[in-house]
Amino acid sequence: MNTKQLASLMVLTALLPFALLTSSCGGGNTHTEAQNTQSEGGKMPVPVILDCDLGSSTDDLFAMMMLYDAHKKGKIDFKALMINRDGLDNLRIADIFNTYYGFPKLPIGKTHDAPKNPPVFIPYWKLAKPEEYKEMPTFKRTYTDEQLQQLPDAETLYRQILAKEPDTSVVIFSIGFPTNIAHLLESKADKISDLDGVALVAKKVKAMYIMGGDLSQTMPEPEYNLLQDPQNAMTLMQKWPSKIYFSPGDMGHKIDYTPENVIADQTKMHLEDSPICMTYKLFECNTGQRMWDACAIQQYLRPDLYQIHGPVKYTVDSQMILHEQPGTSHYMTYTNTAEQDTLILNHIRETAHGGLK
Ligand SMILES: [Ca+2]
Repeated sequence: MNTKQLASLMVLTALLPFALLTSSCGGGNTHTEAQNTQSEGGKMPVPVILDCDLGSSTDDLFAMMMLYDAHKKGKIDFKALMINRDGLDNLRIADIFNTYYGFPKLPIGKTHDAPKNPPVFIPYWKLAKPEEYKEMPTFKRTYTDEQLQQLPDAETLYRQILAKEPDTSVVIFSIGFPTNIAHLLESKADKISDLDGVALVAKKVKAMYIMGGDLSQTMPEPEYNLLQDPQNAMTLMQKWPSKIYFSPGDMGHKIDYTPENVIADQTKMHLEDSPICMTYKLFECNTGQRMWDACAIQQYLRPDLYQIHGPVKYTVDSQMILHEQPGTSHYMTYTNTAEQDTLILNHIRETAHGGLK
């Protein structure tokens, strides 16, 4: 099955009844959760790093909820949160979420030379401004603004973590702009490691799971994450030396966690005052928001919910459409039944407490 057939299949999923599609895609395969959440040959949880563009779309938040929950259940070792959207406001949000969900000291890496003034869809970075909303609680923070401004650059923090972890052990999730990842790949040998960025990734990283690119040309807009920083997207695609699992825009676009359901779920879990629930109460979230980013995390934690196509190699064009070539390092995850999409949404809803339940 090629890229066009995969794209057609994902569009069809939303249109055809479950029974028509359940056995239509023999080219895919699934594997079990246990294969993913244990390190090589041992029971240590896999070290993971999340690279996201907090401060605009809320799917990043549900991706974080899934990782917080997985860490508390001993499935992963959440090592660091890298922010690839520039600005102090977005670092404050990272601090608020980490503190609220029990990770006050989770290392945070900040970006530089990131996309200038990227579109903001849902301005939940304002959660750090309680003076503007009298119905909003003042969320506790761990760091002062001065301390946040002194956080390490993401590529430095990446290098420090990768240098310490076992070979071929680290899993990286990229659910925002590719800026920090490109900076890591272009980093030089230094006192942290005598390996340059590409060699360090090749030695230490098991795989990257990325929300990026589209399979079809029928999406309402070109895929956002890569389009905001096309030059660094090309660097990532050309230089990344280990496996990449793509979660394309077409995939997450099918998973619609409506604002009404978010508020209902948070209320049912007695999390009415959580930063997520406040986001949905204070800001207009009916923006076409879908669970793109959460799928990129979930395909790692719950591979049983997905099919996998590959290994192949993908290139990306100027409109961020992924094109399949012969290769051995890239994979595409997808679903081929409406029932799978329902199970995916249900799992996102079940982990939306971030491990507080
Ligand atoms: Ca994102």
